[in-house]
Amino acid sequence: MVETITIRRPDDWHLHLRDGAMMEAVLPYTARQFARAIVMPNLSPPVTTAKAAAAYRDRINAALPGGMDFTPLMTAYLTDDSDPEDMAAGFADGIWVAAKLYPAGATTNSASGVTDIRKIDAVVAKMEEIGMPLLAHGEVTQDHVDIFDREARFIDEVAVPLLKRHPALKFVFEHITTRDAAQFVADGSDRIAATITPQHLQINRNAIFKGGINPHAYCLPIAKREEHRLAVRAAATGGSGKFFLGTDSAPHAKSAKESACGCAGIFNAPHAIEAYAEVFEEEGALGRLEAFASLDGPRFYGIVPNEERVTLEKVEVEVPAEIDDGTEPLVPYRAGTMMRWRLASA
Ligand code: OTD
Ligand code: ZN
Ligand code: ZN
Repeated sequence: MVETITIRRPDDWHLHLRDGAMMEAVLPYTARQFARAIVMPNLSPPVTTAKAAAAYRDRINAALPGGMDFTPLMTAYLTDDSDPEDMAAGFADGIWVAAKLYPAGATTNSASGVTDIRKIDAVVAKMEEIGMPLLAHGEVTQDHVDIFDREARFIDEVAVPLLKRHPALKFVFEHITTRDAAQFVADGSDRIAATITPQHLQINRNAIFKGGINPHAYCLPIAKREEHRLAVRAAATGGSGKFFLGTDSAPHAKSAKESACGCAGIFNAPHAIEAYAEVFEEEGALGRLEAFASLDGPRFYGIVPNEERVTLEKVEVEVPAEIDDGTEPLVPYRAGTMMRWRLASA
């Protein structure tokens, strides 16, 4: 008998879908697994207006293959010039469900991001008032701060003062990678939560350098030391309810990754739920996978969980070395390796 686990259909609370041909190529991988996803707004140009977000949502829906059931949840890209009333209007109209803080220069297409958190204080105050979550790329960006310390420094320098000024703000510390961030979120109020990616549960920083430079293990925030990976795993699988699934799947063409200046981002959408299942199994916590993947995110966002169920089977599947769906080739996370779980009928 094949071992199986059946859970409510999961959602992805942090996703980069891109646009145009790339979006068409990657969208089915997410929709195969996830009923809904928080779609990040770091397009070029970024999605800063409700009009742009609605148009992007419509392009996503139009690109969805027939028969697939998937709902994009849109977000606003915060800049120094974001306007509190525009932010609130897009939220009230149901166009976006949250706003994303990219510290300027922190990651891909973040150049128009926020240069100083104080500059958006009026926007954050409005979001606090209306219950609109702030999703943070939690890293400081100064050149003199070591890349491995940028997340921990964000806590003291940005998150703590921000949440002191706005104690009722709903705040998601996105893609946490450190013991420090896991602790900060665990110690915070229940308005503070975090997403966790598959790669930050499965790789430490050695993966980037093993046997040579491995561009497909490079993402931001960068993978950290083993002790941090273990702390993040404990947070994800510990059943606290504050840590939930967000893949941060971030496809870049193979040629853009395997380059003298390789782009940051790991394309993990093809086998994301399977990767999380491996982690929960290894931690003896398969019984908590459903909460992490399908219940805790909806509860935080105040959205009902999905009714539909999906089944994972303990059957090995090989991740392709490369995916070529008519765009430039993409190299998926765990390319060429075996996954120990398989999403049934998918
Ligand atoms: N890549 N990290 C992030 C975004 C991208 O390519 C991207 O859009 C992020 O932190 O959101 C990353 O490595
Ligand atoms: Zn980010
Ligand atoms: Zn991201």
